[in-house]
Amino acid sequence: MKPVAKEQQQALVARLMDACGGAYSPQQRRKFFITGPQWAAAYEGQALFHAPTRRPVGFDEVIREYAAIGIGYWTTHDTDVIPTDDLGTDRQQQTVAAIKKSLADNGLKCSMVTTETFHHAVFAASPAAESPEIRRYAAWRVCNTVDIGHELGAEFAVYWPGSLGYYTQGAIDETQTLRWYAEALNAACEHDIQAAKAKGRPTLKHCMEAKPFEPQAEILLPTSDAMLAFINSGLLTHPEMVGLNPEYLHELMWGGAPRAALARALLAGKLWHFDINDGYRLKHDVDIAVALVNPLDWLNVLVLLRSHGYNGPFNLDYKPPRTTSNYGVFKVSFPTAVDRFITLWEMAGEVMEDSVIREATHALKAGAGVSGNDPREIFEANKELLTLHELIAHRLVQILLGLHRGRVYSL
Ligand code: GLO
Ligand code: MG
Ligand code: MG
Repeated sequence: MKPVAKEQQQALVARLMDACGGAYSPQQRRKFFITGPQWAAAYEGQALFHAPTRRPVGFDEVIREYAAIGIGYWTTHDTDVIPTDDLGTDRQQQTVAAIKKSLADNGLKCSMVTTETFHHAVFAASPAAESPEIRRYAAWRVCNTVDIGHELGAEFAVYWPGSLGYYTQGAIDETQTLRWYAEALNAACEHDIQAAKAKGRPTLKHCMEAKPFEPQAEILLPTSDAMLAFINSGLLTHPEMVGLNPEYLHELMWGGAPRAALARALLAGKLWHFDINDGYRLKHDVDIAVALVNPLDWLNVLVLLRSHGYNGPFNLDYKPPRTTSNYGVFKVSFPTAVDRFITLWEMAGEVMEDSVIREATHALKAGAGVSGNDPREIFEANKELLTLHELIAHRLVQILLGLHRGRVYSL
């Protein structure tokens, strides 16, 4: 085999990407409410056991590259773009102004802002730590992010309380910690009401994001369902302003069915924002790009969301693998993630219109039409209809694999 010299490798990747085909144009991609996080594109490949493999990239480069791909919206943590020491100073104002210009120059919008309450040493004991000064600082941070959000024209604020928990049992008082955490959210909502009024804008949609493990060993709000209970616990002064940002993989990580978790959020009227990615059950947060692991489940998730009229953002919260280069992040990782999402979204539309699935579903819902309350008789009358469950599953896989358009024979 002939070695591929360093200078020829990008050309090879580009040629093979072209050979893959099936790409949507930037204009088509922009029609979807697909949002690109600063932190996903800027992820350098580092982790507890991993040194970085990519050079750092700033917001200017990320925004420019997203524009070229056709990702129409950008999302960020406060400290992804503003160093912690600059927060609340004139330097924050300057950076926010520079971001605004970069977004406008490239035709992007900022859809969501979020506060980093997990990385800095001050949050070692969580943003709802015992010490009142830590909590005061955390409340200030979330209020400051609300201001940044209004300045950048965002519609959403996200909260991921992954550090709300403990490593050693009994070290913290769970009920008190949850009350304190609610105080920070209340501060953000109350500040938002004032800030929105002053700016003549609607208030932000405040969305909580659950993750079952990492970075704490035990987490106080580990699932979207726990968060629904928290929102309705009476601790929030503005529960109507607070909804959910489920992440696909985070629900899978605890062994849940993401589609069922999303259904519960939809029924509660709280599915406002959605982090899209993929990974494996009961494993750590591998943040693989959407539908690379579970395409069939993703097709079904999108059927659920399309049929319930979900119109919120799809946030590409994944991590380009550390084997992907800086060039590959924007030339392969993001465009392929966006295109798989769009293809599955379109397929979900096909599923909803499919005559086989439609007729089978109607027949199941119609039942056999027997009267009376004899369970054996009811079962016997419906028995043949129930085979349609498996037929529907077969049809979904046919649509996913394109087999409904004909088959290929090798013999
Ligand atoms: C980490 C989370 C994180 C959040 C982000 C938004 O596991 O998925 O990326 O989505 O902090 O607040
Ligand atoms: Mg994740
Ligand atoms: Mg996330």
